[in-house]
Amino acid sequence: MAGTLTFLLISSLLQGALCGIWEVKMPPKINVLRGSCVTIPCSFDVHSKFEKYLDDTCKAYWIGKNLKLTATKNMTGDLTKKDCTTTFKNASLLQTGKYYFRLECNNALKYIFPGGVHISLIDDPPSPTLTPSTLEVEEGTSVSLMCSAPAPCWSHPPALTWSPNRGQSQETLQEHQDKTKVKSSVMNFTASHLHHGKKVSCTAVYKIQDGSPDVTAETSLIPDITFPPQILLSSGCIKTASQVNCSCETVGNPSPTVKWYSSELPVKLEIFSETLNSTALRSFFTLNQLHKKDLSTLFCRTFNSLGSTSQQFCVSSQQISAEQRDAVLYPVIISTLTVLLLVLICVLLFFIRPQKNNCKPKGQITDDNNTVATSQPQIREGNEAPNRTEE
Ligand SMILES: *[C@@H]1O[C@H](CO)[C@@H](O)[C@H](O)[C@H]1NC(C)=O
Ligand SMILES: *[C@@H]1O[C@H](CO)[C@@H](O)[C@H](O)[C@H]1NC(C)=O
Ligand SMILES: *[C@@H]1O[C@H](CO)[C@@H](O)[C@H](O)[C@H]1NC(C)=O
Ligand SMILES: *[C@@H]1O[C@H](CO)[C@@H](O)[C@H](O)[C@H]1NC(C)=O
Ligand SMILES: CC(=O)N[C@H]1CO[C@H](CO)[C@@H](O)[C@@H]1O
Repeated sequence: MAGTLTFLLISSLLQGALCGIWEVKMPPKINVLRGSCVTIPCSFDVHSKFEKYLDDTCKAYWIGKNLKLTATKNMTGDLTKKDCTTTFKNASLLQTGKYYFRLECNNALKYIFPGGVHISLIDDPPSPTLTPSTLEVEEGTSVSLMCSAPAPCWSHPPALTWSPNRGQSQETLQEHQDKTKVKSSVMNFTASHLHHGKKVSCTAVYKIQDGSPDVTAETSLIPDITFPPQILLSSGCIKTASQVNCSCETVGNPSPTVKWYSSELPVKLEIFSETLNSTALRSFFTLNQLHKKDLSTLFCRTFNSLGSTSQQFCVSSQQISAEQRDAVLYPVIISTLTVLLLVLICVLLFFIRPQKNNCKPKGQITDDNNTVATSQPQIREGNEAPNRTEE
């Protein structure tokens, strides 16, 4: 009977031990830069029967293959609080391999915890992580890019730099669930078409405590920013006695489509198109014999899925300048006070002004807010003629 009882007691004790009351928590794997420091996050638990043995005499050891490293008091956390976090100022004392934590007190408590950490000594730091790893957004979107790099040496986390720096960035030292640390930098900016195709990179610089030169690692992405088309200032017409060359240069993403509108162009005009780069396009044509009529209603319209814009080109031999028209228009506004005329002027302003502004000799970008609605009425044939007679 007594024998059976003892057996039961022992087996329950053993079961307790096997059921994980003896427990250690540490990350399964840590990469350490040679010559740098490393902190192994670690916490443990002992069987309740052994709690009383946890005292100031306890020491931490790290057992590797053919290696037993003593972690002195200032290298570890408070062992009496079951904190076995250990810092090796010189990771070169370690060799690549698996390390187990051993707790050794000047009493019955001596234990090697199963479940160690694999430490790899590396010469080159890992590339930082970019989140998101690709960037495809519309112009005007608020972008928040995060760059993260492991910080195995808590006292010397890597320095993170953005190139180019597109706005304020904020750095933090974050902790993973397994208690390993990560240095992070978040950069916020508003996506612009100027960022399209321009590499953004994040560099992590690690200082090596043994005096070796710093080591760096970089990660980058190339933003794909979509934006409505714009007509470039380089657009316009060049005219000689016998020829007119008109060219409409436009940028947009997705790549824009260009259309020419005019009542005076020959139906069978051949229009050429040339890709300048991934976002820029040039559409052009040559008119060999100039018609008797001038090209007074020549428009270039460019559009993609995000919008459109158009511009009027002036090819008339005597250009009616905007100033000349203003000189006629404004005295009328000032001197006439009748409601009827004001209404008429409002109507005139509504129809004439957009065209007047668009019609500048050397080709200017229209400011029609890229809306199809405002540009379409100008395109329709014969719109200009009735307005002129009214004027
Ligand atoms: C960056 O943007 C994130 C998310 O939009 C925001 O939580 C954070 O405060 C911003 N940081 C800065 C420095 O503006
Ligand atoms: C680090 O340890 C290595 C190997 O034991 C040794 O050669 C080196 O001098 C140590 N460096 C420092 C800064 O203590
Ligand atoms: C128009 O373009 C043609 C062919 O591209 C060129 O030969 C000609 O010189 C140009 N004319 C003018 C006035 O620029
Ligand atoms: C494409 O060309 C346009 C006009 O020359 C320029 O503004 C733009 O920056 C270029 N884009 C790229 C991605 O090179
Ligand atoms: C990590 C650390 O600070 N270790 C130091 C602990 O204390 C001993 C002796 O006091 C030093 O030699 C270690 O460098």
